[in-house]
Amino acid sequence: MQKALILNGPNLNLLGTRQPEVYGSTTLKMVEDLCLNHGKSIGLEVACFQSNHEGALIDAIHAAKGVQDGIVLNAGAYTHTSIALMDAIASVELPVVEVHLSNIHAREEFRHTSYIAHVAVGQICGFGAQGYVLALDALTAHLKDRVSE
Ligand code: CA2
Repeated sequence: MQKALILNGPNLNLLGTRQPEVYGSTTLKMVEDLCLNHGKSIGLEVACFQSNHEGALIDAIHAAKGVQDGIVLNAGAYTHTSIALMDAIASVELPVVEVHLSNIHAREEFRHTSYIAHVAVGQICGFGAQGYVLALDALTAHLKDRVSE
């Protein structure tokens, strides 16, 4: 069975508790359960991790090499700042699908830049919690395409 890591960055532990008009009312636990259940339905083993610390996210990316087949990453605000996260993704050579709850391109200009996008297979944004399900499907399709190439 193929495996995917759902990796969430800073402040996403607060999901569903504040700013529901921007990020929805779904909690992180609900997002993770959604991913675990969707994984089961498509034959993908899903693991989840969240951290508010850049180094811990980098460690999780490094640890995924040889264990996971791909990563669904919402790097939160580190998306717009972290060359270190971008380098970590490039170093492990695992497919990463970037996900955001909000449409970062329709928000403040500083959110339009994503360092993650440089090294991701693709980006899904603006679909709220459902974006994680779409990202798992996209990752699965990408992994299948790679096998048959
Ligand atoms: O839309 C997304 O998923 C973001 O990655 C969320 C980040 C933001 O900095 C990115 O530009 C876009 C912020 C996550 C903060 O999440 C909170 C959730 C509830 C209450 C407060 C913050």
